[in-house]
Amino acid sequence: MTHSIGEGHGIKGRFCGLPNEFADEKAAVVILPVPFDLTSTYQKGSDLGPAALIEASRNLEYYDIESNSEPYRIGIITAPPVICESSEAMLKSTYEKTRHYLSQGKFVITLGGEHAISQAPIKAYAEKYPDLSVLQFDAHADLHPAYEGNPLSHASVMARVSEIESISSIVSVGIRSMSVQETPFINKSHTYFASDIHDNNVWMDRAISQLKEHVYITFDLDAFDPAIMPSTGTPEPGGLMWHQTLAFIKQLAREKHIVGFDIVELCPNPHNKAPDFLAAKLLYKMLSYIFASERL
Ligand SMILES: [Mn+2]
Repeated sequence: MTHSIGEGHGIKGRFCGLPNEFADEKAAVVILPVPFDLTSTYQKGSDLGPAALIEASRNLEYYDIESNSEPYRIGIITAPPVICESSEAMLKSTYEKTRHYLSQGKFVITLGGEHAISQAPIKAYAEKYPDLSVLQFDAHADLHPAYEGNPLSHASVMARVSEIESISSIVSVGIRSMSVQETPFINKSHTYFASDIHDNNVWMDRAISQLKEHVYITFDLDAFDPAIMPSTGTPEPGGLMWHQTLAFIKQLAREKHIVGFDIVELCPNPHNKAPDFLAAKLLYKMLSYIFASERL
């Protein structure tokens, strides 16, 4: 595919810039951008995250060394973004669109936007998979019953997800910030605090064993260390690093069935494109593990 200086390859506004033959109705994957940022309390701008991730993806190498494959060949549609003014309207529209694509047999990847968006695709996935487990990557517990009076806040998203009765298990990885009000709600045996896991991989088998067969991943980018991912609304020191995170997702993809995921809270900085590219590459690596897992 052609490549001009200063611009990524292919068609602007599409993940990897893919041409129609890899972005038509035969595609296995739908990327659903939800550029929504209403409740952020520190650094605003995650509404610009989906466009920045998609733009950065046009600079990805299509070939994946580890899997010896070109993951884009499964076909990836970049859907029109969900544009809404209120949390209620955004959640309704995102839920309905996810349900629609799931009914077509697509693998749906939702891009935030603030973390509050994630409860919508998770609700749709929980209806499709009665044993659904949720794996949360995050610096924050996000277990506030309500935050600043708002139960639909980004800081309450896992409280809302835990209220979905059919969800069989929630496992949280990378947590290193929470408030005393959240302590009654945290499930410590299913929480892998950054301070306990940063220098070892012994926790991975146990974390994976706590998830059932069908796993949905909600990936708040602030789970990563701000050294490699400074572009988030609420950065926290002492986070996850690249290779360790990918090793865990790779093992999970081998042992369970990852059925969908979201990547949220990219808050792009126009002077540093590296975090946007990291987010795009994370998405592409996750696809390589999920769709090429039998080869790894
Ligand atoms: Mn979060």
